[in-house]
Amino acid sequence: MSILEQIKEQVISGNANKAREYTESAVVEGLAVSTILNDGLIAGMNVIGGRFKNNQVYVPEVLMAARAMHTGLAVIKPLIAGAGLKEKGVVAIGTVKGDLHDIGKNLVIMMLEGAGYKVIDLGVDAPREKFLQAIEEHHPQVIGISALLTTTMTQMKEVVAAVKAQCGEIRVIVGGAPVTPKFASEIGADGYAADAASAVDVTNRLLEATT
Ligand code: B12
Repeated sequence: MSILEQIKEQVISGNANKAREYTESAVVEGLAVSTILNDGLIAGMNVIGGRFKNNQVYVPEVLMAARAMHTGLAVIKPLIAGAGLKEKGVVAIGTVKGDLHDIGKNLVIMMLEGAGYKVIDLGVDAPREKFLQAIEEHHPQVIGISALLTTTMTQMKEVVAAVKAQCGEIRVIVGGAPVTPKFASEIGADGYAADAASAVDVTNRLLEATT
């Protein structure tokens, strides 16, 4: 089994120690960080996602897989973020109120940091007020909003409206599995991305357009 398949398997089986070990080995072997991320860690999480959907595994297995994935992410995070890139801008990002999913948001954070942005993590279950407070404190150019539940994606509209009312110049990007480009434009967001790498592209584009 290749090292990427090993990483994937360890995430699927929720073995955090092994996921870390194999991720470390992959780094030592010189595999690209994006390959380790996409073909190892995320690939494993996608398998668990499918099984969860089909009721083949339940919440405890998913939590264990998420923990194993985070352990692997911790290994590669300094490689993505530690390239000493000049700060491009400030992005504040959180998962909306009522929603505890943060794996995708954390990936977006890692990729943005890797691309040279300072990122303020507003965590999960973040009410509208938390986004507004972050604007006061950190003066971000971009606000990112994540939602993974169809029941919580409606919160995004409220956050977008509140952010725009507080500061019309701030660009808002949204994402999460149930979010679509159509929904994003309907709620007045400036950008949408289907994955973490595209989130960086969209952020770059929005900031280029304002400068
Ligand atoms: C892991 C997981 C959990 C974990 C979360 C652990 C954690 N720390 O995040 C736990 C077990 C806690 C959980 C709980 C629940 N979950 Co859940 N969960 C998942 C699962 C399997 C994977 C999600 C994930 O991490 N995907 C991997 C990441 C990398 O992908 P992603 O989140 O989509 O993020 C990418 C993009 O969307 C984008 N992106 C994400 N955010 C943002 C933000 C911005 C600004 C941008 C630009 C881009 C962007 O970039 C990311 C990176 O590429 C999904 C199934 C699935 N396949 O999506 C269900 C799923 C999301 N969960 C679901 C449900 C129903 C629940 C529960 C209600 C279950 C229950 N009955 O208790 C609870 C709700 C808890 C709550 N209040 O939030 C449903 C949602 C259905 C729906 N349409 O609403 C799903 C789809 C499963 C299913 N098919 O039934 N869950």
